[in-house]
Amino acid sequence: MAVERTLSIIKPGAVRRNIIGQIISRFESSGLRIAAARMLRLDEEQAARFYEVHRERPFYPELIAYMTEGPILVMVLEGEDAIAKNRAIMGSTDPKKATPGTIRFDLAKNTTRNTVHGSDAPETAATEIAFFFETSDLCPRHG
Ligand code: IDP
Ligand code: MG
Repeated sequence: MAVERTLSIIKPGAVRRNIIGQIISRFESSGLRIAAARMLRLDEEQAARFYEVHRERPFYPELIAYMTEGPILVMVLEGEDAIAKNRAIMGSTDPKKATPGTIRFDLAKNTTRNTVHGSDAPETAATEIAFFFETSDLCPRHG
């Protein structure tokens, strides 16, 4: 299995609820490491660009409203099979369908306010990391 990097976002609701630490603990205990991290607040234009692929979906306006309502933590997570591993730790999009013990089952409010984002494939991971980080922001590979 290859060492990969993936983009993780702790969404505004979770930042507001002050549960960043609990979420990061779950990544750490699964062997993922942080290669870059930054707090920021998305404006409408940035959120629209990031979620462009969902523009025609019925939930899109609610998604953009949620993602712009407060600060987020964007992180690059690194580790063996990091993209799939992060998705497994997150759980299904709808917290009611997520497996117990996943972040979304344990901590998410509903399908929109679902606590975390994670890239879903190598191509999207590369694009999403570049959306938030310069190459010089990424720490050298963890040894
Ligand atoms: P993912 O975050 O699990 O990859 P996506 O299908 O990529 O899920 O959707 C992006 C985000 O849009 C979700 O995390 C969630 O916040 C929101 N979303 C997706 N599907 C729905 C839905 O059916 N109702 C409400 N919000 C949704
Ligand atoms: Mg997605």
